[in-house]
Amino acid sequence: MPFYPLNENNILDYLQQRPALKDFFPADAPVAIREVGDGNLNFVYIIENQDDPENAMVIKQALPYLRVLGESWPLTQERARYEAQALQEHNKYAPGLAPELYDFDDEMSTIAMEYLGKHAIMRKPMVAREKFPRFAEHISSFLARTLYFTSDYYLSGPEKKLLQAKFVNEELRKLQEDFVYTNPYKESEENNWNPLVDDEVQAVRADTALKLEIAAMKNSYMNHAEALIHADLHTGSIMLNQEDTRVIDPEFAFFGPMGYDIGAVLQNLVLNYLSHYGHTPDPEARADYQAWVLETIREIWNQFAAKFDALWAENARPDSELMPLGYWDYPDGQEAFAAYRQRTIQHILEETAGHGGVKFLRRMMGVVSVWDISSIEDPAKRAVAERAAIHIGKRWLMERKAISSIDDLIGIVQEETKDIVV
Ligand code: ADP
Ligand code: SR1
Ligand code: MG
Repeated sequence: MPFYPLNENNILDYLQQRPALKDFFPADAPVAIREVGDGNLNFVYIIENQDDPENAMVIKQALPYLRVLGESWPLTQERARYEAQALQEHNKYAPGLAPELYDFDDEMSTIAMEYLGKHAIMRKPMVAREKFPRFAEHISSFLARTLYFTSDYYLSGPEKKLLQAKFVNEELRKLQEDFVYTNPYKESEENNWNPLVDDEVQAVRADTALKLEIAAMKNSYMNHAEALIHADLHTGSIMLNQEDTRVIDPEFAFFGPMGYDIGAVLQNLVLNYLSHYGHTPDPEARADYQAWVLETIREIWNQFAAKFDALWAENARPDSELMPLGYWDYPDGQEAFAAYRQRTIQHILEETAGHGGVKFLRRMMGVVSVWDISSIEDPAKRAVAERAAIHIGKRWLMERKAISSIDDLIGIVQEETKDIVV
């Protein structure tokens, strides 16, 4: 079937063309359709049987341009295939932590998936100060499992390389190479920042030591093909409620550094922490929520590190490429294997700080901010959060090699916010 854009009027006819979807709704069901895409790239339709709220699905379609920048910014539709492939891998290695994939149509660039009608995009309730006691447990499992099982620490060399070959994703990688690691720090037409932090933006662009480290992190992003990463794991790609957490929207997925995903989660939580200087005037309510955010960051990292270490110790195989079990088969081998795991996890923490640090900067001076911050209407209050985000981002990046635990990263957030009065 040749490609055409879906809309509310033609989508039911489209479902009838797809063997996997045509019987999803009873023939006479009163079906409601709404487009809800609020992301930067694609169109998302919810299709619901009004007689049965459990009988619903989501259809996501990639059009040949970038939604947030319009038709003048072309983008190939291959991204739908990468998203479908990544959803398959996530469901395989982290079942219950991603939406179920019902169908993928390459010609139409559409994905049909489970409707998460009882979940919310995480940014929204976090701005309303809702706490999620099970989030750290869930997201640390998602990270540990998807990253470990797609790495050379589990797979054989040929298995990893064959999987990697399915995730070239050259176009969306190029977007992040530009929008995260390059354009925000030089003149580029799409850059956008609050004029009240212009001094900070100009200082970043003229800071040689910082620019050398941003270049180093770009090299890591491009060349450290450690595991299948989600590659856009901000809190707009997480849907959750009090009991359940799902990671959506993995269209940027490719083989990159593990620290990019972990850094994205932690850095987005810190941006939410900072946003409460604008959203929450009551100092007690603000401090209470901010304390929960920092504790969640600590738990995510500590649980990730423990789970990753345990998965590795329990699942390493005779043909795992880094390293085959036989490599550790000598009298001190088990201690050496444990030391290698700890050394690797320490390096992941360093890269978490480095990539997370750059991602603070890109959100403050690049193409798009995050809703937590951009929804602070008063530019002066927004600047308080933005200035702190730039300071924290610089320090996570510049001090990453001296960081020995997650407490050091949290300490930087506390130091950079201790004198804020609003
Ligand atoms: P984009 O690729 O454009 O960033 P997203 O995958 O982030 O698109 O989806 C955009 C929005 O659509 C989300 O913010 C969410 O509100 C909604 N959405 C996406 N997937 C689902 C789903 N499986 N169930 C319910 N809503 C969803
Ligand atoms: C214009 S696309 C901007 C950003 O949206 C996605 O969420 C990626 O992070 C990308 O950089
Ligand atoms: Mg999105």
